[in-house]
Amino acid sequence: MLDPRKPPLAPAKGKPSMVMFISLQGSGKTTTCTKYADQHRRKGFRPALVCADTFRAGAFDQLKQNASKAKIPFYRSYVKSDPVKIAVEGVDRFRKEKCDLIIVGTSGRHKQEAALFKEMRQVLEATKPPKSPIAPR
Ligand SMILES: Nc1nc2c(ncn2[C@@H]2O[C@H](COP(=O)(O)OP(=O)(O)O)[C@@H](O)[C@H]2O)c(=O)[nH]1
Ligand SMILES: [Mg+2]
Repeated sequence: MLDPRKPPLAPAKGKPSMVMFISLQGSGKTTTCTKYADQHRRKGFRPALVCADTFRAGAFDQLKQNASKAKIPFYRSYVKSDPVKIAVEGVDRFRKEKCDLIIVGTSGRHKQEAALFKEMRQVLEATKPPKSPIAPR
């Protein structure tokens, strides 16, 4: 998405797309998720945010505040603590609501821990993103 050497990736309006944000803690995932969603909302997309960060206390409150301000629907289970289950529930809900850009924010860590990558893979596999959701422009 940000690599200038590659053709820019763009979701298509009305077609289901899913974007998962992955990075180390404090690198700007939650902030960028909302900016990305807001940018697309202004272009006429129906974006939605799923908070699959169960690691950092306050992660959901932060997302909730940003998303509410930007008027973007968001999801996070208050009862579940498994990020994979939360991601699946959120993605399912927004698919049913015909959102065309579902953005999943994941947990960051302080360094590249193997557990983080395992969790990312599990979230990705469990949410079954569409095969070619986002095509080069
Ligand atoms: N100056 C600046 N600060 C940012 C930017 N994106 C995020 N931040 C700040 O960096 C900190 C961490 O961002 P956050 O989105 O919570 O990162 P996350 O831990 O990866 O979700 C917060 O204090 C943000 O306000 C940016 O583009 N510019
Ligand atoms: Mg975050």
